[in-house]
Amino acid sequence: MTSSLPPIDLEKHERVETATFCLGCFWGPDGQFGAMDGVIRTRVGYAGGTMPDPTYHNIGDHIESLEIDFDLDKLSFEEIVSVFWKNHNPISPFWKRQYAKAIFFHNEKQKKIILNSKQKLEKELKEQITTEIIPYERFYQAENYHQKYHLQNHTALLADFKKIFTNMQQFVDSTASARVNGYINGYGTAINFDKDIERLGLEQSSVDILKHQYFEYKKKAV
Ligand code: MHO
Repeated sequence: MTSSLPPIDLEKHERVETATFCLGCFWGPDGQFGAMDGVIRTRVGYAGGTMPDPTYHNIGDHIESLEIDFDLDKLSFEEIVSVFWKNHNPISPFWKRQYAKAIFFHNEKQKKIILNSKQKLEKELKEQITTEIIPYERFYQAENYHQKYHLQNHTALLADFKKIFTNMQQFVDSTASARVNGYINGYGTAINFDKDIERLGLEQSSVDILKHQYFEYKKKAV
């Protein structure tokens, strides 16, 4: 590491839980959940299949998945699950297993929360939900170029992170990189954006770029 860690990465988290789910192509959800207050880190990968060691070009029976660690003092699994349901169509068929809609449970408590929310939603929709609910077995982290995809494709902002982190896993595990990856695509609330912007370890020119891009997205969304 050549420069100091972003302040947001120095936050301590006492109670951490993991959630794993699939919402189609994993690039988008990586940014969306990465911009949520309480999410500590994100990683994209493959899960839900039986073939060992899947890769993007040889995914076998796995599904593109997002895995997040979150701070239970800021965010609950119920909230994550509710955002999950709101962000896909749980009754439409998917066109390829790679892009199936699924959520994994890591323990009985998660299973109960998922099943209860599914039941509630089915009553509201008056339709049967086809989203898969699967016991968590194993998550294979995807190739580096898929991690924080939007950010990796933003040369100027990525340059700041290259100065901060010397290895890829540090970049993947960073809260700052997760937030920036979401904010550059307009994800996250303006309140959290304002709270975070000076804690992301970015240089002033990058702060300006990010502010500009974030608010451009927000303007379009209105
Ligand atoms: N090939 C699609 C999806 C990529 S995703 C990681 C695209 O280029 O948008 O499956």
